[in-house]
Parts: sequence; structure tokens; C-alpha cells
Amino acid sequence: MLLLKTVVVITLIVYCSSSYSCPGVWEFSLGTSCYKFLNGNYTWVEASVQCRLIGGHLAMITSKEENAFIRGYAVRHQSHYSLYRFWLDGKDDESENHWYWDWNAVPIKFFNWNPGQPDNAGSRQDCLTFFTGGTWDDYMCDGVSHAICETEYVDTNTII
Ligand SMILES: *[C@@H]1O[C@H](CO)[C@@H](O)[C@H](O)[C@H]1NC(C)=O
Ligand SMILES: [Ca+2]
Ligand SMILES: [Ca+2]
Repeated sequence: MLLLKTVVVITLIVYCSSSYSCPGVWEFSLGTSCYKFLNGNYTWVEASVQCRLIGGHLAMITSKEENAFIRGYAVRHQSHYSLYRFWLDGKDDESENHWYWDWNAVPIKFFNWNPGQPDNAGSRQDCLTFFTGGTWDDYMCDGVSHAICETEYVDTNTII
């Protein structure tokens, strides 16, 4: 019984100390995701490559809560991001106004468009961007934006 209690206590300690801190370059977390903002000026493809180089992908925002959380970070750090625009992982390049996440090819269901968007301006806005204020805009894929990367959090500490 004492042994069992000891095992339970140790398990709890290991579990609790393995909080949701993000490894390496990743900056902050929500649920099982970690995020990192990049303040370089990238095309969509360049941004996607940058996120993959650090073990993630462009962010896939799938709920109001996740959008609000990322907006909060963007607003608090807006002095570092002069363009006020960030690439997300979404595209509608295959069929106009059929938006999907490039990373997993899943159709996008949650949207938070800025008023008047998406407008496919110039008939060539097929990549998704996020404004510091939290709303979305379709934008030219070869335009220039900062980026929001995301990776799924892997909790190595629970492997005892
Ligand atoms: C990105 O572009 C903006 C606007 O043109 C400029 O002010 C900023 O210095 C650029 N940032 C980098 C890292 O080149
Ligand atoms: Ca489009
Ligand atoms: Ca647009």
C-alpha cells in the first residue's frame, strides 16, 4: 500500500511538472499547440518553409477561442510586427472560395473574415492572412507578410 501511494505521488509529480511549456524556439501554447510568430517579410511559400524548418507549419486557426488567443498575443507584441499582417496555412488556390488547410488538406470551417473579405482582389488572392486585430483577409500568395507558426505539443515527460 505504501508502495502504491509512493507510485501515485511520483506519477502525479511527474505529470504536474510536465506543464504545457513549449520546447525550443516555440513561444506560447494553447491546449496541445505551441506557436511562434516570425517578424520577417515572407511570401506564403517562404513563410511555410520557415515554419517547417522549426518543426511546425503555418498556423491553422480552427475556433473562436484559438483566434482570440492568438489575437491577444499579436496585440500585446504589435510593436515587433510592423506589417500587422501574418500568413496562416489556408489557401483557396485550387478552387475559388473553397478554403483548405495546406498542411493536412482539411477544408476550413471556422472563418473570421474582415468586413468585405474575402474579395479575391485582382482575381489572385488565394492565401490566408491574419491581421493583428484578429480578422482575416485573403491576400496574394506572393505578397509580403509576417507569419504565425504552430506545432503540436508532444509531452515527453509523461513517458516514465
Ligand atoms: C518588412 O517590411 C516593412 C514594410 O516595408 C519594413 O518596414 C520592415 O523593415 C521590413 N522588415 C524586414 C525584416 O525586412
Ligand atoms: Ca481566392
Ligand atoms: Ca482580400
